Amino acid sequence: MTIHPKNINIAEVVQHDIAHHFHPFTDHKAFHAAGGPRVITQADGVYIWDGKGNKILDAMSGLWCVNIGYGRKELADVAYRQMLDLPYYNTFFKTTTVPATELATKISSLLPKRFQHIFFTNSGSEANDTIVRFVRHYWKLKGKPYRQHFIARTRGYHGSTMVAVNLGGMSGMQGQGGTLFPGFHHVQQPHWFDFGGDKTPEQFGLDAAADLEKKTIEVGPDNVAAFIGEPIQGAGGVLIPPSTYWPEVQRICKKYGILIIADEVICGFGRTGNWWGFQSLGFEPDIVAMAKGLSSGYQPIGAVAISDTLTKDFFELGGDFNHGMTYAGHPVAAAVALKNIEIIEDEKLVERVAELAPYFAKGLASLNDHPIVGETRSMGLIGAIELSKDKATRARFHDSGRVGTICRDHCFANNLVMRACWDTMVLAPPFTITKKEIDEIVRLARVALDATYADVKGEM
Ligand code: PXG
Repeated sequence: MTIHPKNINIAEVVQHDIAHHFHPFTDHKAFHAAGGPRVITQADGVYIWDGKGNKILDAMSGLWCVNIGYGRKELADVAYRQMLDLPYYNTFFKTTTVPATELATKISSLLPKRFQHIFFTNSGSEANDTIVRFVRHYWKLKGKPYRQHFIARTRGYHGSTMVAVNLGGMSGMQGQGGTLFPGFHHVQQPHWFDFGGDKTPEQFGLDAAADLEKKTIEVGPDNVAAFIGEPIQGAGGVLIPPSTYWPEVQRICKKYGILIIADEVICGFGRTGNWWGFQSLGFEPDIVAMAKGLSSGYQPIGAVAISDTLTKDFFELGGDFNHGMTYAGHPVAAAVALKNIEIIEDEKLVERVAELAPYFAKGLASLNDHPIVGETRSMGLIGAIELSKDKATRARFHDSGRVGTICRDHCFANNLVMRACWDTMVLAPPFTITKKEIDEIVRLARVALDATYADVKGEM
């Protein structure tokens, strides 16, 4: 692609940003001290460009979302046309728009048959908030008002609204803003690298699932409304559970009548090599949350799919569901999401992820010989590199997250976007990535790992 000089005064943007922009997930004191933001101005394929003209390989698809890659003119055209036809109308009070209805129909067709109804939101956080309101009300309608408790995992990420933070298991988020509500519980995340000890991954998977049963008994089995989990925990550090984990979770939930919510915000729409993460990990949810890959990030949109057993009762007994957002099913976002799904289907991108998976895994595994790499793992096109000071014992560096941040900064300096979740480096490149570009990720990752090693080898 040709980069079009746009006469942007980058220094002025930086100055305005420091003066006026309050950023999410940012330590502003450190951010200002570092000279403000890197301004991203353009993007194409798997690359983004910053205001200084640096071409950067985005191995994170933005924030795990630009799955079909950047620069898709078809999506811009669809948005433009939809804005001219009908830029907005709501989906409340017995009205709809064509794109909202068509998108609900399309999503339903991609899911197992039991998911016939889709509720729209503007984000993954709102999808999970919606689920909590729906599930709590559902159990009341079913004459079991005591089933109000949710069980989730430590280091799960379900969003940043008040309820989503409660579902999530991020202590740093829960510590702010009076967000700790009653009725939300957390159990062991299935992360063998940190917690597996001498157990085989399979045994550890069963033990991590057993923690759910323990918590269920502690809370009182009849009080538990639902268990929520990402098939693979993304922001928690791409925690791919052992194969034994999800089937055992399913067995426990079934035993106690607990609903299963799959948070597919990252895994959904092909990331793991199947349309849904639950297909790759082997379980059958009752409710599915989605966002990100639904529009490949080209428009903000989220959704909730609810299985027929639940909607049937809810529709019959529920009356008004007093819940909804102004922009739910926004026609422009829905039209863009429809086109995004059409592209995924036409270009067979889910199949492409499955085909590229072994190549991606092999590329990451080639880093295993590096002195600070403790493990690499991946499924489809989502992967992780564990930083460790001792391969044999899987020991971490002191001060969790410090070395990950060092490595992330070296990635940035070498024009690679790779995120650090504490001391786990994570990757989720666009599905359109080529083998050559995967090679480039691996090459740049090694450069960053070498630079990190040079900084920390005195600690080893
Ligand atoms: N569920 C999952 C599994 C997510 O990853 C959300 C829900 C919330 O979606 P919204 O659209 O409300 O952001 C997410 C979002 C990170 C990072 O640092 C990850 C997310 C969001 C922001 C930062 O990895 N995931």
